[in-house]
Amino acid sequence: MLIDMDYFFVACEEIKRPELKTRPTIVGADPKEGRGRGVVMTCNYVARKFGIHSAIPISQAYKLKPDAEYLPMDYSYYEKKSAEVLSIVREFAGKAEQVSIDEFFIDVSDKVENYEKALEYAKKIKEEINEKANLPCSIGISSTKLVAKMACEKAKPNGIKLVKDEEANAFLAPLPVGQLYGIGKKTEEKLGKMGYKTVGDLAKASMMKLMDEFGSFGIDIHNYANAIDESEVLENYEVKSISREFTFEHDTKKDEHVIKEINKLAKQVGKDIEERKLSFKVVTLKLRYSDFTEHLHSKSIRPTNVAEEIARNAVELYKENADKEKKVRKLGVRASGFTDYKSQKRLF
Ligand code: TTP
Ligand code: MG
Ligand code: MG
Repeated sequence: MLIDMDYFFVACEEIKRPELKTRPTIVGADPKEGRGRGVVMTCNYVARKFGIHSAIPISQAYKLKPDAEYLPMDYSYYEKKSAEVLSIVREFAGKAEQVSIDEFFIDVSDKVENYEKALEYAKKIKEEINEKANLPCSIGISSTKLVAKMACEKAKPNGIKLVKDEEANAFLAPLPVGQLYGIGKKTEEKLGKMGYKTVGDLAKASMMKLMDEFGSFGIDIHNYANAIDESEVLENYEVKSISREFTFEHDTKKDEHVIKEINKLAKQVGKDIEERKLSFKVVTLKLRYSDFTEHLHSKSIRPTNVAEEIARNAVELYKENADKEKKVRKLGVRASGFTDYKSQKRLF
C-alpha cells in the first residue's frame, strides 16, 4: 500500500484552525498583494477548484483568488504530524518505508491473505489516521510499489483504490506516458517524438529501441510500462549495528563448544542482515570470562553482504584473541559499518 496524505501542509493548518476547511487556503510564500515571489507549497481542494496547485508562483495564485487564506509554512508542526502518522501506520504494517514527509509504503502481505481483506484493512488504516491524527489521506493498493503509488494518485482525494495484479496492465495502458512514474518532462518529450503517447504504447515498444535511446534507464521504462517493479518496501530505521549474545550454562574453555555457539550467533546476526538488505564491514566478537573480565575484538573487512563472513571472521577473532587460560562465560557477535547494498530504486 502507498498511503499519501491529502493536501498535507494545509490539512495540518486546518487542525489548528478548523474554520479553514471551507475556505480556499494556501501554504507558501507571502503573496504581498500579488507582488510576492516564491511558490505555492500546497493548497486545500477548495482552493484547487480555482486552478491553484503546488509549485505555481504565489503571484499567480493571488491573481486567481486574492481573498484566499495565505499562510506561511510551519514545518516543525508538519514534521510532528508526519511522525504521528508514521507511528500509526507502523502498527498495521509488517514493513514501513517513509518516502516523503506525507507518504508511506507499507507491506501488508503478512497481514492479509487476499485483495478483499487488503481493502478492508486499508479502510481501517484510513479511519485510524483520521481519528487519531485528525488528517485525511488516500491509499493505493497493489502487488507492486509502482502500481500502488499510481493507484493512490487516482484515489485522491480521500479515497482508496485497489488495482489487482491481473488489472495492472489495463490500469496503466490508457495513461499518458508522462504520468508513469520515473518519467520526467524531458523523457516524456523524447518518448512523444518516438511515437509513444500512452503507457500502453510504451509497454509494446521494443526494449532495444528504448535502450538505444535511454541506456539502462530504457529497461526500467519498459518494465514500469509493463507494471513490472520488483523493489521491496524497505524499512528505513537507521540501524547502526546488529548483534546477538549468549551465556553458557556452565563456563567453558573447550574450543569446540565456544566455536559452535559463535557460529549459531553469527547465523542469527546474518539472517537479520539479509532481511534488512544491508552490507557490513566490521565484525566484532565479545568475550566475557568467568572472572567477569570482558574483551571486545574487532575486524574491519571489505564491505560485503555475505552472511557467512560474520561467522568466519568471528571464529578467527576467537582463535587469534581468546585467553586460553580462562573459561568463557558469555559471548557476543556483532556486525556493523552498514551500507545498503540494494539502494532504493531511482524511481522512488
Ligand atoms: P504532495 O503529497 O505531493 O501533495 P499534497 O499532500 O499537498 O496534496 P495531495 O492531496 O495531492 O497529495 O506533497 C506533500 C507536501 O509536500 C505538500 O503538502 C507540500 C509539500 N510540497 C511542496 O512543498 N512543494 C511541492 O511542489 C509539492 C508537490 C509538495
Ligand atoms: Mg500528499
Ligand atoms: Mg506526497
